[in-house]
Amino acid sequence: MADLLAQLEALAAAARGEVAAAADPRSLEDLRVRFLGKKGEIPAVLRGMGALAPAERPRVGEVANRVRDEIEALVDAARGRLEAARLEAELSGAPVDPTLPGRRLLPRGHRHPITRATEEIAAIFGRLGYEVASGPEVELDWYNFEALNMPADHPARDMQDTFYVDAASLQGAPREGAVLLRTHTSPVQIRAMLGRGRPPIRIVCPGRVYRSDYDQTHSPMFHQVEGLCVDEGITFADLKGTLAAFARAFFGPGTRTRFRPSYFPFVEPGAEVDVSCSICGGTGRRDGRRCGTCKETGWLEVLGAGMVHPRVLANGGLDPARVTGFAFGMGVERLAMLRHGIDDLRLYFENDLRFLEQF
Ligand code: 2U9
Repeated sequence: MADLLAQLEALAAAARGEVAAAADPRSLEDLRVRFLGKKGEIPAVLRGMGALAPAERPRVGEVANRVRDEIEALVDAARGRLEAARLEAELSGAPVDPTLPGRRLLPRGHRHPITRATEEIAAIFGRLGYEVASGPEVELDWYNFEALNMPADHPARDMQDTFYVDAASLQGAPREGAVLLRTHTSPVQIRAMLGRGRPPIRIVCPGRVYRSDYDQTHSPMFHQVEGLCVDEGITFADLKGTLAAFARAFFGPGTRTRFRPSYFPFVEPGAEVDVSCSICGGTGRRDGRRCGTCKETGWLEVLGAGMVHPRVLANGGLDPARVTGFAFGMGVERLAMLRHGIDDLRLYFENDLRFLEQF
């Protein structure tokens, strides 16, 4: 018994010295585990009690409890001391300056330049009173071609230009004809006229379109924004004013527009719309050299437009004797390329950060 009591007193003495010397909470916790933990030194002494005579056990138990309580109290007191010292050091150290600039965040990324241009175009027309409308990218022949005054023998329907969903669907069942990837967003306007019925209709239709084409200025998938305005008394003057306002908002306030007669089956009359070159300001020359973006002409072709063909209004369920309308279409990649002076459309789809981070 005397042996066990001596061991306990020795442990108490060791703990007093070591706890007093502990310099941080981590070494304090190590000490607590070493003396008091399940596999610690005090429980090891207590396990030795089994060999004692039953009469001797209470005395050893009493001393063991006292030593354990003392060590626990020493560790708690030391922990309080260390925490107070840490706080004191923090308060008396260099003061915190909340006016210092923050740490730089990692680069945050941004939407793709085509998404940004699309949203910007939609926002400009939003301020002119247009709503955004959307529709399926997988379309039926009737909505994509037939309703837009492009009969079966029209060259735009050539298999070369159009992705059909499968050959079987060419002979297949739908009354509206073959299933295909839309080649423009115009079917959305047809669906909108049929769905909304009563004019005024003022919508812009942004979205992906598909054509079997691939080179520096053509991609099998690209983005369009088309627009449609139908009401009683809409004229070509409304078309000109609207697109001139759009051109100034998108390319800058000094931008001029010109309309050249052109042909699209779904409009009559039709026009191609040029804007003064946003890179050289319409002079054709830049830094004493030829402007490559407008090829020295001072003009960029950016839009197609026209008065909606009466047959197309009728296909949309409207009465061409009562209402008229104008429509326009633009390729978003082309617009963004011209605004930034980019010469290869494929850059938009390669996702090279050295390109994307410049926007
Ligand atoms: C309906 C009626 C008329 C939309 C129009 C154009 C002219 C046009 C091209 C611009 C560049 C396509 O992306 S592009 O290759 N578009 O030139 N689009 S008029 O006319 C419509 C559309 C829908 C119901």
